[in-house]
Amino acid sequence: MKEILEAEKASLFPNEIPKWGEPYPNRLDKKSVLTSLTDYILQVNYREYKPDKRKVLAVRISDRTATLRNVAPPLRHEVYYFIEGELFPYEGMTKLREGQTPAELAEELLDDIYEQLYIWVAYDLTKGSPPGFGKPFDEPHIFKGSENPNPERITRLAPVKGVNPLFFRPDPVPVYTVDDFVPDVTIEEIFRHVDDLVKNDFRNALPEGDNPPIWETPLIGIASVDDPIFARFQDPEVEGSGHRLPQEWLKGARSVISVFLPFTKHISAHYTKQQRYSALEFSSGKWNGSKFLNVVRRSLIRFANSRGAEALAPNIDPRYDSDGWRPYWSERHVAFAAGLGTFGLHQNLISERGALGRICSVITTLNLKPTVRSYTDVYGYCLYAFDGSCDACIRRCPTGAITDAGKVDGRCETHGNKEHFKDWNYGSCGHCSTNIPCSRTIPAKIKRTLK
Ligand code: B12
Repeated sequence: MKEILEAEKASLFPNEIPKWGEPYPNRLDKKSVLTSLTDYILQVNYREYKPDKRKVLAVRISDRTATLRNVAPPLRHEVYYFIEGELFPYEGMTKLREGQTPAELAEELLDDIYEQLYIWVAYDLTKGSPPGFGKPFDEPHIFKGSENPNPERITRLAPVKGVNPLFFRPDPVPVYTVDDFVPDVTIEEIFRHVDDLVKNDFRNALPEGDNPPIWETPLIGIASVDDPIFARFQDPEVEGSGHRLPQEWLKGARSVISVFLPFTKHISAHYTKQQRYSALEFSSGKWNGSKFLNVVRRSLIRFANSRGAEALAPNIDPRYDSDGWRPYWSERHVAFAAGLGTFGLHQNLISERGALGRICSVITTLNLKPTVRSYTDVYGYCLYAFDGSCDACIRRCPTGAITDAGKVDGRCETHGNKEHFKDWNYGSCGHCSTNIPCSRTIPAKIKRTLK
C-alpha cells in the first residue's frame, strides 16, 4: 500500500530531468496543447481578429496536460505561459490566413515551439537544483582557466583576527572596467523591464493564502564576456573546468545580464530563529518562485530579440548540466562577476538587498555596459570574513553544515525539510539566509567602510 502511495506521489510530482536523448516519461502532452491552441485560435478569430492578452496555457504537473485559461491566482501544481507575447512573441501570429482552419494554424505554430516548450515545462516543474538535459555542445569545450589557479586552497591573504585560518579566502579579483562606449541598451531599461514583470506578472504570487507576491524590486548587474573573471571560474577551486564560458553558450555573445530577486517579507515572516523546519511560505516561495525565475529568463531573451539581438539562458538551455553539484553555469558566480554582490560564509551571494533571494541570468549579443564591481574580495560583504565578529549563519543552520572553516558539503541536505513538507512536496530549508544580519542588507559595519 505504502509503495503504491509513493508511486502515485512520484507520478503526481515528477522531478527528474533525464539526459538528452534518453526516453522522457514526463514529456508535455502534445494533444492537449494542440486542442488548447486550436480553441484559442478559434476564439480570437471570431468575426474579427482580436488577440487575447489574458489567455494562458496552463500545464499540470501530474500528467503534463495543458488547458486554456484566463489569468487567475496561480495554482501550485501548475505552470503558465501567455499565448500572446510569450509562446508567440510577434503580433498577428495567431491570425488565421485565408482558407486556413484553426486546427491547421495550431499545428503549424506548435511544430515550431513544441520542443522548446517541453524543455521549459521540464525546468519549470522540477524541484531543487538537479542537473539538466545535458545536450552536447556543437563545438569542443573551451577551457581557459586563469593564470594563477590555487587548487590547494591555501589562503594567501593576511590573516584576519577572529577568522579561522582554515577558512579559505581566495585571492582578490581585479575590478574590470571598459572605456566609455554607447551601449545598445541601458541598464535602466533592463531594470524597468524586469521590475515591470515583478510588479505586474500574475505568476509572481504564492499559490497559498491570499497569494502575496514572492519577489520584490530586482537588482540588475551586467558583466562583459571579455572579463577575465569567466576564465577564473574554470579554476578547480572556483567552479572547475566544467563551467562554460559565455561564448560557448552563445556565439557572438558580448554581455551577461544577471538578476537578483529579493524575497518579499511574506516569505520569511513566519520563519523564526527557533524552528527547525522552514516556514511553509519559504519552501513554497522557493519552489514556486523558481518558476518565476524562468519567466524572467524567458522574458529577457525576448527583450534582447526585440532589439535585434540574440540571447540565451544557460539554466533553461537543453545543454545545461553539472558535474555533481558543480554546474556548467553558476548563477552565484555570474552575479558576483556582474557586480551584484559577494559570497558569504554560508556560500550565498550577499547583495545590496542581502542574501535572501535568488538569481537568474541571460547571455546576449547586446553590447551592454558592465557594472563596475565595488569589491575585489570574494567574501567582501560577509561580516565573518570582515572581522570575525559574526557567526549568525553558523548558529542558525540546523544541521551544522556551516562552520567557521566554511560549509561542509553534503550536510545541508540532511535537514529533513523535505520529509517535513512531504504532503506539499516542498522542501527547501534556507535557514542560512533568513534572520541573520546579511539577510536583507550588507551588514552595517561593512557598509560604513564601503562609503
Ligand atoms: C548545487 C546547488 C545547491 C546544493 C549545494 C551544494 C554545493 N556544494 O554547492 C544544495 C542543494 C545543497 C543547495 C542548497 C541551497 N541553495 Co542552491 N544551488 C545549487 C546550484 C545548482 C549550484 C551551486 C554551485 O555552483 N555549487 C558549486 C560550488 C563549487 O560552488 P560554491 O561552493 O558556492 O563556490 C565557492 C568557490 O567558488 C569559492 N571560490 C574559491 N575561489 C574563488 C574565486 C572566485 C573569484 C570566486 C567568485 C569564488 C571562489 O567560493 C565559493 C563560495 O564558497 C545553484 C544554481 C546554479 N546553477 O547556479 C543553486 C543556488 C546556488 N542555490 C540557491 C539557494 C537559494 C539555495 C538554498 C538557500 C536553498 C534553496 N535551494 O533555495 C540552499 C543554501 C545552501 C547553501 N548555504 O549553500 C541560490 C543562491 C541564492 C543566493 N542568494 O546566493 C542558487 C543560485 C539558485 C538560484 N537560481 O537562485 N544548492
